[in-house]
Formats: sequence, structure tokens, C-alpha cells
Amino acid sequence: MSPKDPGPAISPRKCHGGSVSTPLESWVEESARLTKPAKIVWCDGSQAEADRLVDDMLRDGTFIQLNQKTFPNSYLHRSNPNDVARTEHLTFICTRKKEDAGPTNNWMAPEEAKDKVRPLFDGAMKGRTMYVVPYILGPATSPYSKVGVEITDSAYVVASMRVMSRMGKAALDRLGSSSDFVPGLHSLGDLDPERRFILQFPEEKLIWSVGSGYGGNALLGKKCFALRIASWMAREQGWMAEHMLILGLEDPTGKVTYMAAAFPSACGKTNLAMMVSALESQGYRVWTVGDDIAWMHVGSDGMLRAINPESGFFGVAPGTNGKTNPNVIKALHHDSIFTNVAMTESGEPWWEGLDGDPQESLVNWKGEKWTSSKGPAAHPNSRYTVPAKQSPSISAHWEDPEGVPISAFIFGGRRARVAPLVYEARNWQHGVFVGAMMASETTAAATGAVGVTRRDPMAMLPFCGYNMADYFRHWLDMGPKLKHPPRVFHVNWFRKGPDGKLLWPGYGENVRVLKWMLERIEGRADANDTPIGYVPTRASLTLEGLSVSPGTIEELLHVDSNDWAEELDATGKFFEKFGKRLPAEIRAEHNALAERLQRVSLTPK
Ligand code: OXD
Ligand code: MN
Repeated sequence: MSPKDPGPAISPRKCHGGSVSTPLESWVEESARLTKPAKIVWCDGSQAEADRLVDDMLRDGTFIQLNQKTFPNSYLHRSNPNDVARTEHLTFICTRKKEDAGPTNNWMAPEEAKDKVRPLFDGAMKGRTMYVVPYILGPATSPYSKVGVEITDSAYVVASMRVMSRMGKAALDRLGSSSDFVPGLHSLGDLDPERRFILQFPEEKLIWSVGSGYGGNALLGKKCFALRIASWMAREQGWMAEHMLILGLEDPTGKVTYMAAAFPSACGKTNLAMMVSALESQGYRVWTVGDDIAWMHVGSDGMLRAINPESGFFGVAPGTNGKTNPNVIKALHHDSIFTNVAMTESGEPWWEGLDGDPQESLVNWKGEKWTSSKGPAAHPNSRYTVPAKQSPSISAHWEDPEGVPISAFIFGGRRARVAPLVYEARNWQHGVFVGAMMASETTAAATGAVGVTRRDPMAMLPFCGYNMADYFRHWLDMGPKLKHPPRVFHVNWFRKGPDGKLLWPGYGENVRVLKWMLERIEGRADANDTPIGYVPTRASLTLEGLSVSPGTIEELLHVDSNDWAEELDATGKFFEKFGKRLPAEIRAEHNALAERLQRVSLTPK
């Protein structure tokens, strides 16, 4: 099925006999005519193919071999220094009507976008190989999974897609001669940000990406399809595509409760999903279903059922170590790809926060001998790419075709102030409002300033493929379709004290917060009814064995009316952007919160 060298660039793959092309073959042919590659390779996802790709990449320097004793089958890739993060300002939603993309997305009209970007694809693959990469998002046998095909001239993208999705023959088998796939055309172009565009055409379910070889810009199954295009499909078809991890919390009886959590990029989704629980001796364990994206449908049991469309983790390396994420450290010791990390003298990957101080003998992420004057040895957004099945924490149910039932949604951001450690929304509608008013400090996952607070509803600001007001509407409409809608919580692991230090230890200790949520779901945990929602009483949290002072816990749980009044102003301004399109329920929740805060401030102390 996959000829090693399929010959002249413009010949489609003829495997159906006769001369009638399938929709896929026609699109490949059309793309080849535009990009003019030297040859076309149809990827089958086999080990032999992967080995060939690795050999090619070692030969041309795209891959650098790591220490094969301690990191067998693992490689380092250094991307172009101007291509190290998602570029949100170069990412466009191309809908016929501007209002359908909404005020939070960059927009171009589809024909204008194509006219502008087609010349960048014209001849872009001259002298290069065009890889045709068919992939399935979701378990191969799930009715909820979908097929995409990425055309790319980057072997690194092919190798990464093999980890991140079910790539190759299985996808072609699922597709057959159908037109039901999302085409994504990708070329490295010349890697100049002036000629970099990441275009989503949700109405025709098409992706074009040129000028970047980095992660979410180039692995088109990830953000472009599994979130931007899929969120549009999900609204059309009555399901949800969310920037959420999926985890299972096992209790001492062995019962597992599944939760999905939305945090912005580089705010600890992978670490939470793969957590080694600090309460393991009490019988609480965390199992991983996914670390970044959840596709959720109304199941026949009336529960929201979640699948992970991906099959690997593309995680942020800096700060990852045996304490913050021991499971991933174990997972990534073989068959892993590292991007923009540093390398030790013995050929092992290294990043800030892994262990010890950087050594003078390191080679930094740019391939230079590291010295302290050169800044961090690993790029702050350096990544590991590792198959999900390699994690000791992987759930036995992570590939269940019908998905796992979600009992809780968790929203969270990086907030030095304002948001308490955890609170629970009053009901579904209030929960949607809590998600809609989410904010977080920006991180290195995208280009631009780091540490600036921005509104990031449901952690979907860079990923929602349509008008966010309509997205809130869709969320509001989903709750009543469920017999048991998930309970909605908000967390903040990042609150700081007056000395600027984090108040909460985080990582494995976060299980204490998950346990409180579980007990809320089961009707066993106490809470104070505050203007923002239900905040745990101190006694309802399991704090034994934790060296955090009672005063600090008070601070973590404190709801400051002045801070929240400011927050209300900021969210009000953000919601104004949506004009009349903002659902009345969101406005009503905003007013209700204002009234509750007002009442508290009038109550004599
Ligand atoms: C990611 C991101 O890579 O959100 O997952 O940036
Ligand atoms: Mn992400």
C-alpha cells in the first residue's frame, strides 16, 4: 500500500484500480502540483518507515542522537531559533463572515487568505520530499474518532505525528475512499516569520500552515484540527472539543472518578494528569487518560463521555523532574523526541529544573557551548514528545472507544492573586460563567510577553475555531443535554503571598484538592457559601502530612471582595467585546456575582 518511492511527484497513488482518484488522492495530486516536491511518500506508520526516517534525519542533522544506552531510540531536534513557540498573531480563522470568527480571533476571508498564502506554497517543496501523513484522532475503534491527513515536507513532523496520533495504515483503512477527512497542508517554507501563516478554514474543514516547523503550528492534528476545526465541528454536531486533560481519581475502594481540567498552555496540565498522589498511602491514585485535549460526547448513559484524541504527550520540559512529574521522567527514557532542550556531555537531554545547576560542559538548545551569559541552556518552551502508553500512570481505560464518564470539570489559571486554591460553581450555568471569566498569566508556550494576565475562557482563547460568544452559548446548551452534567470547579495552584512566594506546594499535593472535589461530588465535603461559589472549609480539606501553616491555608482560601470587584470590572470589559452576541445567561451571572459581592461588602463585619 505504501510504495517506498512512489515515483514522479505528480502521480497520485493508484491503489483502487482504474483511473478514478479518491478524494484523498485528488487532494494530494493538487497539493503536489502546487508545492512541486521531488517525491511523494505515503506514510504507513510502520517501524521500518520510522527507522528510515530517523536514519535520514540523523544524516541531514534534523535529529541528533542522544545517549542510546540511557535514552534508547531517543533524539534531539533543534528548531530554527525564530521558530520555538506557537505564533498566535500569525494564526487565523478564515470564515466567510468576520463575526463568525469573533473578536478574539484573527480573521481573514477564505479567498483573501488563500490568495495571500498560495504563493508561499507555490514550489515550496522543490527538491524536498512530500510526506502524506494519514492519522486518526482518537482510539482506532471509537465512533467518536476522526481522520485527518497532513501533507508536510518536514520529517520531524512525520516522526512527531507518529507519536501524537494513530498514524499510517490504520487511518487509511478507516478512511477508505471516503471524503470524510480533514486535509492539512503544511510546508516549512523558508521559516521566516514574515511568511508564516497558520490558517484554519472551519467551514470547509481545511488547514494550511506554512513557515513554521514548531509543535502546535506544524503538527496539524493537535491545535489546528483537534481544537480549532474540531470545536467548530463539535458545535455543529452537539459535542465538545476542549483544551483539557483527562484524569481518573481512584479512591480507597478502587472506584475511579474521571475529571477533565482546562488550564492554559504551560500551566501544569501534563503534571496534573500524570501526578503521583501524595495520598497514595490512603488509597488515592491518579490515572492518566489525556494531558491536553478532550473530545466529549453525550453518552447513551447520559454522562459526558471523553476520549483523548491524541496518543502522546508534547509536554513542556523545563521544571519537569522526578518530583514534579516522576511518571513522565520514567516514560521519556526511551522512544522519545526532545525539541530545543540542552544536551549533556554524555549525550543526555537536560533542561532547567531537571536536576542540579547547568554545567559548563552543556550544549545549549541552539547547539552552542553553554555559558551562564547565554541565558537558559534549554529553551523555556522546550518539549518532550513521548507515547502516552509509556507512562506508568496510563489508565487501563484510556483507549475505551466510548470514552470515560466525566464527573467534574476543573478550570484553572496562573494567578498570583484573586482566585482561591479551589472553589465550586453553584450549578452548570454558573460553572460556564466561571470558565468564561477565566484568566491566566501568559507563558512561553506562545510568542509574546510572558507573565501578563489575559482573559482566557476555558483555556480556549488561542484555540476556539469560532466566535467565543457562540462557544459560551454551546456550553450553556450542553448542560441540559446531560443526565448528570459534570460539577464545575476552579483551582489556582499559583497564588502568591506578600513575599512573592507560592503559597501552595502543588504537584502531588494537588490530589488533596481533587479529593475535596470527589467528596463534594459524593455530597460529603463541607464548604463556605461565598459570593464566588463554594470554597472549602479548612476542616474539609485533607491536610495531614502537609507542611503548610494554618495561616497560609486561610490565605489560600481567602476571597477578597475588593480583588473580586476588580476582577468583575476586567471580565465586564472583556465580555463587552462580544456585544449582543454574548448569551444573556453570562450577563445575568455577571450581574448576580456583582450583587453578591455588593451584599458582602455591605454586611457589617
Ligand atoms: C500545547 C500548547 O503545546 O497548549 O499543548 O501550547
Ligand atoms: Mn495545550
